Amino acid sequence: MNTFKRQLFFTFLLLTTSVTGFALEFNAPKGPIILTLEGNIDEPNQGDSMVFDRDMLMALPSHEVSTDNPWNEGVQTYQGFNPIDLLAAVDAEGDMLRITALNQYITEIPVSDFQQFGAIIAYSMNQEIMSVRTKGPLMVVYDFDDYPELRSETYYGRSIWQIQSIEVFNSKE
Ligand SMILES: Nc1nc2c(c(=O)[nH]1)N[C@H]1C(S)=C(S)[C@@H](COP(=O)(O)O)O[C@H]1N2
Ligand SMILES: [Mo]
Repeated sequence: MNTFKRQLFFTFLLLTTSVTGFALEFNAPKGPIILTLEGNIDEPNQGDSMVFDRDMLMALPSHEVSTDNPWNEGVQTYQGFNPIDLLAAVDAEGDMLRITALNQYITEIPVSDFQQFGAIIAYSMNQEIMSVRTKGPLMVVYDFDDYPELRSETYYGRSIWQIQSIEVFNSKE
């Protein structure tokens, strides 16, 4: 298999194993809704979508990324979740995320970025909840220090902050 095929295969493997191996029961949101997930979702909790408050997202396995980036001076430590876990938890399928911000900025990110580069969707920086004022409530954070080759327009453009919604879809459909 060439690298690309192998990557696809492992993405597939990861998605399928996590769907069966990781079952997280989500309750209805109790706090303010900070994220709407749209797309091919098995058990939506609001119309065709799945809505989340912060506690629901913080219940997912949490990951840390410590890096310098163009938005905050010096190395900061971000805490957040891996959207692959989120998709698995709600049985959502797809290899692409179309993410929309509060200012209606939109970017599309291959799901594979979140396993290849250890990227996360952060809700905290240095253990403090990110407010809208500090680019929260959610922001895509790449590990630019561990993967300096990501320091390009492509990945800066994917570093979307003030995330409001995510649509999961299949690029091959
Ligand atoms: N919410 C939001 N995130 C965003 C953007 C935006 O307009 N809104 N622009 C993107 C693009 S195209 C790039 S290159 C970088 C730019 O960051 P800067 O405006 O701090 O230079 O942020 C990305 N994330
Ligand atoms: Mo950009």
